[in-house]
Formats: sequence, structure tokens, C-alpha cells
Amino acid sequence: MPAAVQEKIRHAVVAAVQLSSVADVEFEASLAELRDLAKTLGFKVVQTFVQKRAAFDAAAYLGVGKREEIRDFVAASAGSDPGAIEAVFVDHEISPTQARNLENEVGCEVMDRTMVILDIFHRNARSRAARAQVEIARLGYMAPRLRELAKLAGPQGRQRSGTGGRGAGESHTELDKRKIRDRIAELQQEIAAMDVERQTQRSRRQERQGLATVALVGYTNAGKSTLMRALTGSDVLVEDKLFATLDTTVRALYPASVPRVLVSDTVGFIKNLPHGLVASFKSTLEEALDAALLLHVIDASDPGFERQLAVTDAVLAEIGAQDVPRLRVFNKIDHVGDAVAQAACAAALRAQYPDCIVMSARRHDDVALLHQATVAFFRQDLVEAELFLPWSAQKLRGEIFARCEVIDERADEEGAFLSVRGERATVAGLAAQLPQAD
Ligand SMILES: Nc1nc2c(ncn2[C@@H]2O[C@H](COP(=O)(O)OP(=O)(O)O)[C@@H](O)[C@H]2O)c(=O)[nH]1
Ligand SMILES: [Mg+2]
Repeated sequence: MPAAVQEKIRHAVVAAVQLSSVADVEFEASLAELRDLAKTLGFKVVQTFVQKRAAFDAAAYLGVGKREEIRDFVAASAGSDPGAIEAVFVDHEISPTQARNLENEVGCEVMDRTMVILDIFHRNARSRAARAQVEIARLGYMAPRLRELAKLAGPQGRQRSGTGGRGAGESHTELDKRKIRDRIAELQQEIAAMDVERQTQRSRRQERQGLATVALVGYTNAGKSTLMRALTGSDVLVEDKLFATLDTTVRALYPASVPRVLVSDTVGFIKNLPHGLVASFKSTLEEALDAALLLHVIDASDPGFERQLAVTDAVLAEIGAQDVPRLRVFNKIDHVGDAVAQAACAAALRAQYPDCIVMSARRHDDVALLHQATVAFFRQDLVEAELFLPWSAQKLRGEIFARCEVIDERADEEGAFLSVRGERATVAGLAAQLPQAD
């Protein structure tokens, strides 16, 4: 297994224009989400710049005063204690020209909302289909930006558009655009061909569903990664403020259980998802179908949680996950008002969603309960058996103890009788290597 990928946290700022048609709550929620998304990419957002305007500035998205303010902030950060600002995140999709102008002015990289999300999907896509879908979305995003990239490409690029005039630069870009179109068509064909493989995929899924695997699904910021770390004992890692682990590979429940349960994090739902990214989001999420159990994490302290819950259910159904068993986990109950409000909220949730879990990832006992509930789900399928282990076959003893829970043990002069509980296939496999107990 590869070592956990760790990256140093980089500092960034967020900047956004609030159009007059956008209400404060909506605006704030979108900014908060962008900060979460930036965090997912390993950035720490140290400052937010906002500006009310009737329209985006045509040249550089923000007005000139705000641009100067950001430039000064970025410049001042260069030798400062928390470290240099390395990126400005913009909470809209901006044009290539706006991005380039803004970048030149503020003196560091500018990433718009769409680019941030594409980057997250790119990191999360593991299946071939998901990778292809994300690449299509990336190419679609790149195509109109080629000319700006050519200008940024250094003296050669600049010279070409300068000396050759409009015509030469244009044709070069047109050629690249055609290449992109061809590549998109090729990827779409690949995806269509993959549909034929769906049958094999499905059987592989059924196989995997026989394994004790759990996927955490839900909106960005609901607490999926926090729960993943708490459930698998890897939370110690993030206590170190300098590092965030970006690795989302599968980890085993800790303390270890019988059966061994594997947990994986999935790409989070996004409230403000650009339309062009819907297909790649779904494709990336499809990997959740491989799990035998979904833990649907919901931020109970988010005023919009009911809508989010409905959207998650609907999307899971669209990708064919409606039949994967699901446990609803209402997280962040500690963040819902005072103790009285929390108790009332928890009671209402339990009444409305029987079998749900209401908890806080910050409370050790709550995490332990979620751990227990997860293990209990898989233990429904366990079988009990008595295995006879002759003294001549003690080699198998370690394996039995590692793979089953040994409930009872007694011995006679021939060997040991072990009462065990474990997965049907495991117990059957062990029994096949041993003489019958009777
Ligand atoms: N108050 C509170 N904050 C939480 C809880 N669970 C997670 N958080 C915080 O919510 C933020 C988002 O959590 P994260 O696990 O990254 O969410 P993800 O996007 O679903 O993976 C982080 O700042 C967490 O520390 C909780 O139960 N209570
Ligand atoms: Mg996360």
C-alpha cells in the first residue's frame, strides 16, 4: 500500500463579487463552500475579499480598488510569518482574459470555482469511466482558454501572436481546438464502449459487496473526512496543523473488528456545482457503488440539510445505488444551538428518520457508537461454528484467531475445540482445512 500522501498546506485568499441579485446568506454559503473546496486541495484560506457590484468587471472580474487591495495583501505576505499567499480563489467561473489580467495584477495564481472543482474531481476519479468523464470536462474548460495559455507560454508564444498578427495566432489556436474536439469525441466513444463492460463491472461489484466495505457519502463539509479519520484511528495525523492528508485510499476500521471493515471517503456533493461538471461528478461518485454499506453523512447544523439529503438520495438513485444499504448519519449536532436545542433537534431527526444516527464527530463516545453500528451491520451476516483443531494442526491457530472471533475454547487429548464467529466464506474455508468437529 502506498504511503499516505502528505502535502504542506499552502496559503491562499478567496475573492468574490456579490451581485445585487444575490442574497447575503446565499453568498456567504457559497464562499464557505469555496473555502472548504480550497481546503480539500490542501490550501488554507487566510483572508476573504468581497465586493458588491452590479456586474463583474469586464477586464478583471473585481474592481480596480479591490484588485489593489489583494495585490498589497499578497505582496505583504511574501516574507511574513504565516507564509506567502500562493493562490487567489475566485467564487465564479471567469473568462480566460479576466483570469489572466487578475493574475498579472495580484501577482499570484488565480483559480476560479470551476477549476477548483475540476481539480478535486481529477484527484478523486479512480475508475476508467470517471477519469474519462473528468478529462472531457477539463478539456471543455480548457478549449476557450487556449489563446490565453498561448500568450502565457513565454516569449515564443508571445512572439507568434505579435509578429504573425492575428491570423497566425488564431490558426494555431484553431488547430489546438480541433485536437481537443477530437480527443473529446474519442473519450466519449471510450465511455460508450465501457457501457458494454457494465455487466462485468456489476459482477465485480457484487463480489466486492460481499466484502465488508463502507463508503462515506454526502455534501462537502458534512464531516466525511473527519469521520473517516476518527473511525480509522488516523485522526492523529491531522492534529499536526502543518499537514493535511490528501490521501483518500481505503482504511480499516480501528479498533479492528470482525469482520474487518474497510472505509473509504468519496468525492463530496457540491451545493453550487457548475452545470458542465454534473456528468463527471456522477461518474466519480459511482465508485461508491462498490461499497456494501453507505454512510450518508449530513450536516445537521446546516439550515439547508433537508434539501441536501433529498438531492443526495436522488443522485444515488440516478447512478444505480438505490439498493445499496444506507445508514443516515446526522453529524455536527454539537453545532446546533444550546443543549436544549440539540436535544430537540436530535429527537425530531430520530422521529423522522428511524434508524438514523445523530452525533458529533467531536465526541469520542458518538464516534464509538457509529463504529459499533457499522460493525453491527456486517455482523448480521456472520455465522457461528465449532472448529476442531487437532494438536497436529496448530499452524492454523494463528489464522483462526486473526480471521474469526473466538467465543469459546475447550481442549481434550486430541486437540482444541474452538467456537468461532466469522464471515461465512472464511469459516467455511477454515473448516475445509480441518477434520470435522464431531
Ligand atoms: N462542530 C463540528 N464540526 C465538525 C464536525 N465534524 C466535522 N467538523 C468540521 O467540519 C469541517 C469539514 O469537515 P470535513 O471532514 O473536512 O468534511 P468533508 O468535506 O465532508 O470531508 C472541518 O472543519 C471539521 O473540523 C462535528 O461533528 N462538529
Ligand atoms: Mg472531505
